[in-house]
Amino acid sequence: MSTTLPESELRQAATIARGLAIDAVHACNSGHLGLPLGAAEIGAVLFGHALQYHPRHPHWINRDRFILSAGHGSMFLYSWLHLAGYELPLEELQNFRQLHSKTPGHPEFGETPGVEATTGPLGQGVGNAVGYAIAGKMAAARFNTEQHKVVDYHVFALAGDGCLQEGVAAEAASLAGHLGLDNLILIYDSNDVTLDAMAKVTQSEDAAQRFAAYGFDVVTIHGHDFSAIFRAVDDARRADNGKPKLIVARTEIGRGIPEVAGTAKAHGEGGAKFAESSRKGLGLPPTTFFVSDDVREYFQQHQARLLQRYQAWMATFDAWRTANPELAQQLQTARQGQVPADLIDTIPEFAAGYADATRNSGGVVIQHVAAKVPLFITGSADLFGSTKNYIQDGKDYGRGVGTGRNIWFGIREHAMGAILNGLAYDGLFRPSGATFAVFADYLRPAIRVAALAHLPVTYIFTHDSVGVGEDGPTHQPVETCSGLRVIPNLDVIRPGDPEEVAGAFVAALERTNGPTALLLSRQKIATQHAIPAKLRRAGTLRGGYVMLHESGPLQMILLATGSELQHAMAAAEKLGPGVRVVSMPCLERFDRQAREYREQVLPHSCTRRIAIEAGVPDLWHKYVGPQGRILGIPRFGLSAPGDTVMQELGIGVEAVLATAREIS
Ligand SMILES: Cc1ncc(C[n+]2csc(CCOP(=O)(O)OP(=O)(O)O)c2C)c(N)n1
Repeated sequence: MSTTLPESELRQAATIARGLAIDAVHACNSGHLGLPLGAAEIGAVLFGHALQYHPRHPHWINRDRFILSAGHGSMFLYSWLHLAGYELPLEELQNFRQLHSKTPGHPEFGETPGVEATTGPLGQGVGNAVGYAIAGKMAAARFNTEQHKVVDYHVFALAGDGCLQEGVAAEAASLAGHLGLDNLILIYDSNDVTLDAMAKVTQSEDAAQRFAAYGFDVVTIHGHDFSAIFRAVDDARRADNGKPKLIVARTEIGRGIPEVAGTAKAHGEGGAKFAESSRKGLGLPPTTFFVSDDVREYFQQHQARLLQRYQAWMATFDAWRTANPELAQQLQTARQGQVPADLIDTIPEFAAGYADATRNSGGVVIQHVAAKVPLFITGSADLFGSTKNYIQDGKDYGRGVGTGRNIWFGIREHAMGAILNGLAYDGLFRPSGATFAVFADYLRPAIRVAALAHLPVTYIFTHDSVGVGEDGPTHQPVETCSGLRVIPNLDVIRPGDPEEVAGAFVAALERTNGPTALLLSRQKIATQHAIPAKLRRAGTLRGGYVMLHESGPLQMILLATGSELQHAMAAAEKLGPGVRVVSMPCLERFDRQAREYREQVLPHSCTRRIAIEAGVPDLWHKYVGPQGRILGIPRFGLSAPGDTVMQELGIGVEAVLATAREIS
């Protein structure tokens, strides 16, 4: 953009944006006014001048990304998206926070054009921005050529004290500094106020110094000064110096409503009761949701300028496409989120006699998946050696190695979750990340958002039960698998043998509308060689299937997942002809099958059922029914060898046989 700043137009736009926020919050008597008012000048500079975007091409791959990490200030984003010309008509602003509007209480990805991330849980957006920035670096490394630069966008995030106080933002920022993400520009709306009180009640650190220590370039500006904001943004954008940027913008929360400005009362909807007087004070006419002709016209002209930039980029892109048909094809496939339709068939079957821990089978499968899905990437929170998901010929992602496919997240699980979300929002890459299952809770808030925002992230959670053994109860997940299962739209797959592992990875990769958690064992388990590999794979894709058919009239069904499948199979052999074994690696996928299929697998006439899973039992009631039995672990584990712990806690063939006798 030109460096001459249209200050008076931006000033008017800021006033209009303040008015829209006041009116929207007043209309529904809820929401947050403080940020939209306090950061109005920042919004004006970004959307009215500095950002590279085009409202008619919200998925333009080289647009600057803007993430409102402080999602409670959603009216900030909605006002600016509206003024900028996105498909967000004024009626949507009038329907702020109402049923089925495009202006939900907090920004939701996929609901509103121009919203790049679902935010509101504070801190997540900072992690998402780091993910987007990594995606930008990775895309640039893969797709830019000497002749043509098609990816050079910047990632902006607006964060408040709340975001910066959250641990996830600290983890993410620390990693961003380490990775030298100079395409990341974090704007800190530093207004000395949080929700309950003045920020000084809970913070006294020097954020500028903290971020400088992370490796950021930091500048502090007066956040209502248009030219200072623009200069800071412009400098940040130009400095390809291997450092992410933090702009500390000193602002007054709720600016425009004198009764509350600068105090915690400005944070929420409190200022709305002064709507009338503040509108007057701002020089707005009595008409609510007012947008002046001048401001409309300014943004129309701005749109025309942005269109020129978009078209110039398109010309470069077309030339790049012609010169690099293979890269262009790869980009196209990736943008559609497709994986090869025959992915499952490209994974070789495991050899006769193969038996290993499912984490190791995963380590084999992931190599084949990576070979077929070039933009599949993975990472681990300092546990590659244990989680086994390292892409062998994928190189490590890092400074100057944008083509690397293995991200070393360090011991930053929460940031890993938020960063994977950022990569998934961006959409080019198929991100996965790993840690021990017991630490899934460290990234749970990010998993929840991934599920809510329909992001196809794959989690590789190994060491999935008390089978972990000697590390003891701190490291033995008993509730984790079920705890994950209760998150809507998250598929949790606990495969019981290597072919089920192959099915599980494919299930995760074929999914485009939500995340998948794979729970893999630390310990070696049996392979069900007697059952055709194809059946085990296809069955896993259906979530549950008959692994072993009864050879006489059906009398009993054994249900199992993961490492307990081997016990169900061994028990069935001893129990005789009337016993069926149902492998249930993924309850969610099974639940999505047609009723007829579910009835075929679990005929309701057969009420003698036993479920076995080395974890808390309660979710299994739904599948075993009132007369069924569940062999689970309703307590924390024990420090001892894994087999001993399993036996001590009643998980094994003997326990299945004993229970079967009881209900026969
Ligand atoms: C993880 C999380 N915890 C708590 C909240 C509730 N909450 C919303 S805004 C806010 C205060 C945020 O303060 P700040 O970032 O300074 O925002 P400002 O007051 O400047 O609008 C809190 C605690 C939340 N949205 N997310």
